[in-house]
Amino acid sequence: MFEKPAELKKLFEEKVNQAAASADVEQLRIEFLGKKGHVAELMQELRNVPNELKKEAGQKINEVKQFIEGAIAERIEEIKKLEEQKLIDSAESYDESMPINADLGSYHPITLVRREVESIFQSMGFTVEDYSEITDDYNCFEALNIPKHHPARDMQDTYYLSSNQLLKTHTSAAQNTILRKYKASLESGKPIRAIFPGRCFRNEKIDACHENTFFQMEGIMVDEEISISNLIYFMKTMLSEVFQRDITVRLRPGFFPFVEPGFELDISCLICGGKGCPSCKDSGWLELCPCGMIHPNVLTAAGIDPEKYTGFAFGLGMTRLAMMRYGVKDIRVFNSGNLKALSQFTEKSFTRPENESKEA
Ligand code: FA5
Repeated sequence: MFEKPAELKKLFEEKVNQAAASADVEQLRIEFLGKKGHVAELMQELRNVPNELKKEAGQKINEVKQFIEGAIAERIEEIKKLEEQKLIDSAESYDESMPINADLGSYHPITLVRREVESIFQSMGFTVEDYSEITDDYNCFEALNIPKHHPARDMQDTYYLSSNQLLKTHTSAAQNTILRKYKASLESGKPIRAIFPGRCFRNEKIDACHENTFFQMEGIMVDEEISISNLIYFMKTMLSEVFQRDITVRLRPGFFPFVEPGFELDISCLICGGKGCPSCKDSGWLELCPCGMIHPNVLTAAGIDPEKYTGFAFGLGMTRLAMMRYGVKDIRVFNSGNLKALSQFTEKSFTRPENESKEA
């Protein structure tokens, strides 16, 4: 009896090394640890061992049992890794020179609109800047003349992370960084002209025109003698280029602590033709692009002299622009992951009214 556990261990070691697949190991587990397995058989045999030797014999069996359990777990892990490696090795290698199969995917409509707006502004001398989705309280609020406890923060509740970080609620959060980046070239006579698209996050009550995750595109222009006329010119040019036709817009006063004066630029809802529908909250108008003259405190926070320089800023609601551009009635489609809905948009999918042409 005392030799049997050692013999069993030896037998198991021989077999476990030959087990090449998970199924083989499972077979071993049943053979050795199953109800009618070798270990159970040894336990049965304990009955025949004299009482004074039972304890020692039982311990030996238990040691072997634990050894087998551990070795089985180890072998399963090893086989899993080997099987994964086999899969990786057998995968077809990626050939960058292969022609692209256009049927494999499509651009997201927001990407299409973003690229279009970027190229319009690039053609007017704007640079495209990148900015992180995670920012901090200073950049998102304080540098924008929104001190702690300012009521304007209520409209932009967001997801707060540890160490004073948060998910940015608007692309304006990049203003301070971009202004600082180009301050030196501004002072050497080159105006700041930059756009910075990005994803924004807000604790929002979601409906047909509000998402908790949406895209904006910020734009700023700073130089000596920049005025509201410059702002209106750039806004009009952008909208007529994007829609390739005259769009009814309205400019009304709007309050944002980081601009003075501030405006709300709304466009007549293209889904209902201005009659009122869920996409425009039955108002016939869609808030699209608030804007205004950059507040002197914002320029000062970036080290720019507001006595010498002025500028405008706008925050284009890009997801809403995509709704209008492609006639999408509900904003939730964009984050839905519904490929059937999202793959129907192409660079050509915006159809101009028949009686209008781009050249006209
Ligand atoms: C702002 O975010 C300001 N930072 C814009 C700005 C920039 C003003 C520069 C002045 C100067 P507002 O919260 O209104 O403002 O958002 C701007 C645009 O983003 C809205 O007009 C709308 O088109 C879009 N937007 C805002 N919230 C949402 C939302 N929850 N879902 C979809 N689009 C939204």
